[in-house]
Amino acid sequence: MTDPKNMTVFITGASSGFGEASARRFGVAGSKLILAARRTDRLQKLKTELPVPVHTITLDVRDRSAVDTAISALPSDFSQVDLLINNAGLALGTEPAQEADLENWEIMVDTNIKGLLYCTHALLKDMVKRERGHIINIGSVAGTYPYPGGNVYGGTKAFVRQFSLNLRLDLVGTSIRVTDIDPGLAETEFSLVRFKGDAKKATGVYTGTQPITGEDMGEIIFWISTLPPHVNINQIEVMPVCQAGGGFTIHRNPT
Ligand code: NDP
Ligand code: 8X3
Repeated sequence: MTDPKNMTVFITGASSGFGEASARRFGVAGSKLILAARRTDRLQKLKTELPVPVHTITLDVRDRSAVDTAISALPSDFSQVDLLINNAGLALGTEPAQEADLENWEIMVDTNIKGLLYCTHALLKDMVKRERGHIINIGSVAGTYPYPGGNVYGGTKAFVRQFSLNLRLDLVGTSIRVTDIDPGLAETEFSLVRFKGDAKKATGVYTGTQPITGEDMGEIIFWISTLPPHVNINQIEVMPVCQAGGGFTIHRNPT
C-alpha cells in the first residue's frame, strides 16, 4: 500500500463536492494537503476542520500564470506533490447546441480542459524527476455517453479521458501513475452551478434517486491512490445503482 501519511496531495476544486470530500478523506488518513479553489472562505473553513498540515491556494485554474505562480511558490514543506487530483470542473446549461451560450462553452473548455492541463504541466516534470507521483483526473460518464444538452460538457470530459490515457502512455518507463475516473449521477453543488443557482431545478436532478455522494468519490480516489505503487488503475467508471448507460434516440415523423 502507498502510505497516505507520506503523501502530499494537491486537490483542485477543494471547496465543495468531490474535492472537499477527498480533502476530508486524505486528511483523516494523515496526508499533507494543498487545497485550491476560488472560494477562499470555504478553503479556510475546511482547513480549520482538518487534523493535518494544509496549504490553501485561492486559485482560478483557468489562469495559467496564476497556476504556475502558485505552484512555484509552494512552501518548501508542501513543494513535493505526490498526488494531483485534477477535480476542478463544471457544466453550464443543458441547452441544445443550436441554442447554447458560447460563453458557457468557453468557460467549460477553459476550466475542464485548459485548467486541468495547466495544473498537470506545472507539476508533472517534478514528479518525473523525483520518480514519484500520481495524477488523478476527474472525467465523467458524459465523456462516453452522449445525452441531450451534454454537448460541450461531454466533449470536455472525453478530452479528459483520452488525455489521461495518452499521458499514461507517455509516462510508461517512469513511476508516475495516471488515472481517469468517470463518475455518473452524483449529488454535489454540480447541478446548482449548472443551472446557475436555480435550486429547484438542481434538486430535481436527484429526485427519486440515490446518487453517488462526495464521500463515495473520496473513498474511491483514496483507494486508487493507496494501492501498491506498481498498480495503476487506468480508468474507472462509477454510476449509482439507479443509473445505467444510455441508448439511442430515434426521432420518428408522425405517420
Ligand atoms: P461541485 O460544484 O460541488 O465542485 C466543483 C469544484 O470545482 C468546486 O470546488 C469549485 O470551486 C471548483 N471550480 C470550478 N471552477 C473552478 C475554477 N475556474 N478554478 C478553480 N476551481 C474551480 O461539483 P463536483 O464536486 O460534483 O465536481 C467535481 C468534478 O467532478 C468536476 O470536474 C465535475 O465535472 C466532475 N463530475 C461531477 C459529477 C456530478 O454529477 N456531480 C459527475 C461526473 C463528474 P470554486 O467555485 O470555489 O472555485
Ligand atoms: C456529470 C454527470 O450525467 O450529469 O458529469 O453530466 S452528468
